[in-house]
Amino acid sequence: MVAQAIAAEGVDVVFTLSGGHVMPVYEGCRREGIRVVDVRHEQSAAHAAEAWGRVRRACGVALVTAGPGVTGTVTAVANSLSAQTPVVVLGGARPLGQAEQGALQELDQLALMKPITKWAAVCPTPGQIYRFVSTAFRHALAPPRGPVYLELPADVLFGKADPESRPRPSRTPVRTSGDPLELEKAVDLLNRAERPAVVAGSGIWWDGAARHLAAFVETGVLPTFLSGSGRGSLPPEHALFFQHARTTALEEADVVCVIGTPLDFRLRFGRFAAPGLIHVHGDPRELGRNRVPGAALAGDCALVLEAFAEGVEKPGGGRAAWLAHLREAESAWWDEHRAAVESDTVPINHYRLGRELDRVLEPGTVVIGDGGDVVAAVSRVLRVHEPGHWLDPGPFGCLGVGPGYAIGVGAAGFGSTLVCVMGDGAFGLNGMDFDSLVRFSIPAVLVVGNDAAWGEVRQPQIGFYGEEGEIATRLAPSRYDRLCDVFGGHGEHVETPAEIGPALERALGSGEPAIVDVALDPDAMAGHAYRGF
Ligand SMILES: Cc1ncc(C[n+]2csc(CCOP(=O)(O)OP(=O)(O)O)c2C)c(N)n1
Ligand SMILES: [Mg+2]
Repeated sequence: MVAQAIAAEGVDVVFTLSGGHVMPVYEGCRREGIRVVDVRHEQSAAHAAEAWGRVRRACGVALVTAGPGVTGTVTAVANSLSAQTPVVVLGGARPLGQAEQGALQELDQLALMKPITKWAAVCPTPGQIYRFVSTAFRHALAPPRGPVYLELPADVLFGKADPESRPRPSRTPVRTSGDPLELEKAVDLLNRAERPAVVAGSGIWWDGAARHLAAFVETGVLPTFLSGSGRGSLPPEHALFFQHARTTALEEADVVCVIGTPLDFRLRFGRFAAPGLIHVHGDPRELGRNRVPGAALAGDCALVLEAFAEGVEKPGGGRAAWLAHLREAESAWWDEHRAAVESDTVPINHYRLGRELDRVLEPGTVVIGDGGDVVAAVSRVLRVHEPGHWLDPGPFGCLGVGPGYAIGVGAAGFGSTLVCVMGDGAFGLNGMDFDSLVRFSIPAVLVVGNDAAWGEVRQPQIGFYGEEGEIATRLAPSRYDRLCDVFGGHGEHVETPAEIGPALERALGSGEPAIVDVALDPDAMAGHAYRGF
């Protein structure tokens, strides 16, 4: 019945690590034709379900067993809550009939999951399975999206019920377009702006609003910055797309329009100098957090942007100077970083790795970022060509998402090729799930930027406390590519910049999961300020 209910929601795969408590669900999946992808840690199962949902714009399912199975998902579930991405975690549990008797793997799982989910419940009888599963999906996908937890005790799963009819999804699409008065205010602010800027995030992807965004910014001639899954919503060569001048824009603009992303630490909690602020977000609770906007719209990004495009006027003269000013700020960034981007040093500079990835990867590639400095550097240089093709953990900053995300994206069959840019530290958290990529023939290429350190912490640590203060941030210069000797797949080890391109091409051409271990200069990113808070 669980498998039937999942299938009715349009889900054709579940991510899991086995356990006796949830055994009947596997049998149900076999009968319903639902693919079962089993991983090596429950964290990866929940990350995979999250990523599957992100690229399908749907809600994925992680199925885990009682006790340590459920606790293993906690970090990934918290990551989804923070990123407002939907996921259904189905947790096994000791039979209800054994409650408080000291049963195997017993824990108050509901209390553990409640604070990190939007909704959490125990399905009390077999006869209510359909209703509880569809309720779980309804909560996960209702804006603001987020993770939910449904507990299925063993005696409920092994029990019997007579379903009257096959389950049906119980959701209605709900697209709202925000308060009309706020829309008027927003359009007025935009039409009076002399130096406007747009910052658009993951909401653009979730609401399928890339073309609406393009129409809006082209009509209003609005310079645009993209983040999260919103990256790629404008093609990199678009005249209004900017990647490196965001600080200049936020400080010098007169009106900033933030769409589909919260005013959190990534936007300096809204504490930028631009006096005018328009904020569009699917979650009304985000509007006014940290800063009260001049106009605020809680709604679907596509609908709101459609309305914006209708109301916004082509500016008169004067915008050219503002655009040129921002282009100059972009050029200044390149001038400052050109030496690093083009660096031929050995060990390799992080930015040079970014340049090589940008040169080799085809536009349809999905890129997952999982690491510290290496991801920060690569993401500045790498161009994203299509929306939804960049995945990072989001505001939870969770290292270790990479292998799970790769499994989820691979199982969804999304993108032409799949590359995961990882730190060596990040790789250690869930690197064992390279085995799952091999077992399920998902040809993801894991590019491990190997500085033998937790670099993003080590560098500011040295800055604060000097060389002797470097504590707990060194790693061994391990050869991660050699894991292919154990698990299979295609391994490459790279020590010079000239080797990066050919190694990437061989890895991508192998058609197998691959690990490209790239020895990076541990001191290339020296001197950066701590980015955490
Ligand atoms: C699960 C988790 N643990 C710890 C941190 C804190 N943290 C942020 S960046 C970082 C270092 C990352 O090292 P690595 O993945 O090797 O990337 P590098 O900075 O060296 O390029 C750490 C430990 C975190 N964000 N997530
Ligand atoms: Mg590192």
